[in-house]
Amino acid sequence: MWISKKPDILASEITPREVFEQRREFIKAAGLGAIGAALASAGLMNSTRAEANSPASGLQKISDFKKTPYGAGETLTPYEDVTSYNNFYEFGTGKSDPKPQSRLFKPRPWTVSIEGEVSKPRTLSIDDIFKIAPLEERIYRMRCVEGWSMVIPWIGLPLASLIKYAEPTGKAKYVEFISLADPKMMPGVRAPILDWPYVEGLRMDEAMNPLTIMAVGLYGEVLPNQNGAPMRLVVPWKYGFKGGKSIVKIRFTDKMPLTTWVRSGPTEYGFYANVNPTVDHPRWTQSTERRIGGGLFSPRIKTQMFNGYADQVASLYTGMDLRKNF
Ligand SMILES: Nc1nc2c(c(=O)[nH]1)N[C@H]1C(S)=C(S)[C@@H](COP(=O)(O)O)O[C@H]1N2
Ligand SMILES: [Mo]
Repeated sequence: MWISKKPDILASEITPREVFEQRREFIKAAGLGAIGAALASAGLMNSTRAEANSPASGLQKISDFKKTPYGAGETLTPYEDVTSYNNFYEFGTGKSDPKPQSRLFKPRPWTVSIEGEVSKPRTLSIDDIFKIAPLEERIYRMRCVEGWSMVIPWIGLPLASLIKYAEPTGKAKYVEFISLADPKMMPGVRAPILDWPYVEGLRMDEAMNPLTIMAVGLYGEVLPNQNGAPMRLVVPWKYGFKGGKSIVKIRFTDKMPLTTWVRSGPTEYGFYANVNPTVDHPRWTQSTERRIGGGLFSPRIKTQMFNGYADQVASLYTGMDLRKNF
C-alpha cells in the first residue's frame, strides 16, 4: 500500500522490493554456491517446500488442525519470504521492517471485544477463539495490491463460525475489524503514518463466505508477529490490505465502515478491493503480478479475476459495477 500525499511512504513501497530481492538473491548466490551445488547433487538438500514446511522459528506449533483441499497443488511461497516481506505499518513502512521491529511485540495474553449490533457484547481471550471451531489449514494466494503475490498455508477458523458465535442482530450489515494501536509495542503508531488504529471491513455476506477465515497460524505454527499475531483476517479474493492484522475489536454495524485505506486515499483504494485484473489502480496496472520468492528474474504472471476464486464469490457482486465499486 502507499498513498500519494505522503512521499516517504511512496518511496518505501517502491524501492525496498528491489533492494530486498537483490539482497536475498545475493545471499542465496553466496550461500548456495559451491556447498549448495555439492549438497544438491548428493541429494542432501531438500526443496524449498520441504525446508519451508518445518520452520525453525521456535514459535508454538499448532497440531490440532484439519487439512482442507483449499489450494492443494499450489507451490508454496517459502516460509522465509512469507515472514520477512511484509506490510504492517504499525511496525514501519518498509517491507523488511515488520520482522525486526515486531520482535518485542507480545501477542499473548490477548483479548478481542465483540460489539455493536450483537445480542450481547462480549470479550473473548485468544484461547477462547481457538476453541470456537476446529482449526483448518487452507492454502490461499495472498494477493497484494502493488503487483505481487504469495501462496500461504494459513491455519484459521472460518470467520462464519466466529460470527455465528457472536450472534449479530438483524441490523448487522457490515463487520468492522479494528487492529491494536499500542504506541509502546508498535513503533509505527508513534508517528502519524496512518489514522490509527488500522480499520478494515467486510459486507456481511462477504464475511460469511466460506472462503473467509480468521487466521491464527501459518506453516503449522502460531502466527509470527509480523504476519498479524495472534489473529488476522484473510480474504483470499481481495487485495492484501483487506486482511487486518492483530485484531482487537470486531464491530457489527448497519453502515459501511470507513476503512483505513479508503480514508487515506479514496480515489486509490475502495471498500471492496476485489482482485480485478480489468480495473487498474490509478497509477499502476493490476493485470499482472509477480510471485514473491521466485527470484529476481521470475516472470510476471497474469492476475486472475477474484484471485482465481470467481466460482465461489462472483455471485456476491451480481449487478454491481465493479469499476465504481472497486
Ligand atoms: N494492522 C494492519 N494490518 C494490515 C496492514 C497494516 O499495515 N496494518 N497492512 C495490510 C497490507 S497492505 C497487506 S498487503 C497485508 C500483508 O500481510 P502479510 O505481511 O502477512 O503478507 O496485511 C494487511 N494488514
Ligand atoms: Mo498491500
